[in-house]
Amino acid sequence: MNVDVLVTNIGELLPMDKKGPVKGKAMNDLDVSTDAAIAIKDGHVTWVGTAEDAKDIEAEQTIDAHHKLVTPGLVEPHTHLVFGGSREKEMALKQQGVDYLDILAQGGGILSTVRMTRAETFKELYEKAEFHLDRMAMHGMTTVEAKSGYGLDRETEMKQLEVVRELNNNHPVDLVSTFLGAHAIPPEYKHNTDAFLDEMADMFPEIKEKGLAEFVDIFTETGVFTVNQSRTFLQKAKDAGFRVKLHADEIDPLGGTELAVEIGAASGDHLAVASERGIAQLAQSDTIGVILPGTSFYLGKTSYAPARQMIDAGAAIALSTDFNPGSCVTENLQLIMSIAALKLKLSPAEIWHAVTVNAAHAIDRGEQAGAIAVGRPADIVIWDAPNHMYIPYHYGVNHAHTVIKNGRVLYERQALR
Ligand code: IZC
Ligand code: ZN
Repeated sequence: MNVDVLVTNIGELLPMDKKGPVKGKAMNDLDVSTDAAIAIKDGHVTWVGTAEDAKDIEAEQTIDAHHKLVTPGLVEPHTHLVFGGSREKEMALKQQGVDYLDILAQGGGILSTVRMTRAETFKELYEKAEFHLDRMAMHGMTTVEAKSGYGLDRETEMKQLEVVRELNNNHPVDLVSTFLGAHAIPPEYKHNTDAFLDEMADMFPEIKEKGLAEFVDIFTETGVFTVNQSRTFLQKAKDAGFRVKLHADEIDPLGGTELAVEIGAASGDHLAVASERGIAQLAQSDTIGVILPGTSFYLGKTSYAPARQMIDAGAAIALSTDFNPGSCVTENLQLIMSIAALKLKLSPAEIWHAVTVNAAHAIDRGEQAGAIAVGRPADIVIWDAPNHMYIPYHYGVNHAHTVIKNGRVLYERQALR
């Protein structure tokens, strides 16, 4: 056999090659192979076997994994990748105990990012988003969802969506685009939120026609949009041919989890304060719970999403950074894996399902991303770790040693000399 790249001497391989989404107890069943090897041709995996059998394979490039952990590239199902400015000044307010939603109600928070995003050019936004995306790639993330939502007007929302499209065309990491025009209420519509939602919904046909987003999302929260407004808005999005998602039950328990299930959302995201009923419904549904515990950590919450209860009830869970300039400012999904272990009490096996196969399903990439299998794009990470339990255990740093995207080495850790 003649191949382009051979990754061999893999200590522990997690193929994650399962028919997903993986729900409930099955999230704890991890297939691990040892002394493995992977062959890649034309950007795709063509063979997976033992390091012993790999000795017969001729490869243009051989990568010795030195008996380390190898997994699929991480899939990041929820980011606010494109934004103007930054919000470090809000940290002092938060330290004084000013609440996230109060900052928003006073015209800060998301609305301050809206002002900065409206003021920046396409090029400025593009270069910043590219910088953050590069950093995600260095941390092993090879497929990333990206939301708009800092324009809240036609022109700036389009500018954000076009940045995502251009970046997806130029950057090796695959982006999946979501229209989050319903992210906050702009000051010009403060007393007329229904009219604002109508204006955002009026954009659906153009976004669809130009192929600028696959998903439509809404922030269902106190002081933002109600469950009823969200239902109407998301139904219009579905009618226009979009798949839908919601920011649901992040801060106040409004019943967003129930709405996510009712409307057939691909995912309900946050679910930090989901009700018992919501959890039971989620477990019975095809909707994936995207849990963002870095947000609970960053906002100083004392309680975290009931992810343990959701899995025990039979739900499929994914994990995400929620990378954004306000409520979780990190591109490092590995850190979130540690928070999931420490605060959500998820097992390493559950965590690995949540950042690969289930995350891929949350953004409709279940057939392309999140697994190492013959015929799939070769998105692979070699970690500076002896086994899969090590990543959540050793927290706050980057363990990615080599990141391969579509069969090409995208990042390799450099030694200091
Ligand atoms: O910019 O604060 N929760 N949206 C909903 C966010 C956090 C992002 C932000
Ligand atoms: Zn978010």
